[in-house]
Amino acid sequence: GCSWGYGPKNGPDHWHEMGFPIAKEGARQSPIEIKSQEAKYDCNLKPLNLSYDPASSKSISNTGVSIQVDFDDCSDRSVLTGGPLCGKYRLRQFHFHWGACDGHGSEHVIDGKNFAGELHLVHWNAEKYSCFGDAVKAPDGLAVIAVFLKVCDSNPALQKIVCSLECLKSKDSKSEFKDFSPCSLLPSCLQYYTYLGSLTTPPLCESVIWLVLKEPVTKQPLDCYRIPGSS
Ligand code: BO1
Ligand code: ZN
Repeated sequence: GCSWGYGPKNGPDHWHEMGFPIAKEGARQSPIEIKSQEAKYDCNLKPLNLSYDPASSKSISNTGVSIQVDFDDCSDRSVLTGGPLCGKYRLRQFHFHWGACDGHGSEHVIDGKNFAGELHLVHWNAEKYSCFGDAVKAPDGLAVIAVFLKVCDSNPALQKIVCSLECLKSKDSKSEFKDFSPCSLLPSCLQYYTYLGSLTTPPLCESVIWLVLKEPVTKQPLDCYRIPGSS
């Protein structure tokens, strides 16, 4: 059958008529454009505190719309606290969004600027809810860190993911992905914008506390390689 996607007939403008009316009727739908001038400094917001155990990464898969790395979230092995959050949020997965060319691909936009891609680190409130499925239905269930990706220098951490893409060419393919530290994908500065929003893809649940990092990280263009020794 015809399911949601990013094409002209099943893309975001059609999701509301494909079983997800919240796309149009929702009160806190994501993504959004962040207008930096309208954001207000809030002295109640704490720094983000990430405590990630690299040994909790499990696998990498092609979901059909993204490349995703899943983590063991049966206990508090990799957790996010701080920012606007109450309690601990457990890391469940991270995945990427990108476009067909470098000029677009990010979901969030800052002051009219679109980036080449966006990394999402998805966490759920394990102090209040007993599983991801319960958390995704709650207004304070999820916390997602968004990191903008821009094309320029090399990025060794991303390279490890790029190398595994070779085995992930078809939807639902999956391979082992152990001992990966998601911290290696983050910028040095963790300043962020925060707002209450939703999943950016169906089911579009309005359960996400968004933490959009101001500083982007870099990704290598896929079509530029230098032969070693050729200078
Ligand atoms: S996002 O971070 O807002 N782009 C986003 C969008 C959709 C999901 C997660 C994050 N979907 C959910 C699925 C669940 C699945 C879960 C964790 O991701 O609805 O079925 O268990 O992978
Ligand atoms: Zn996402």
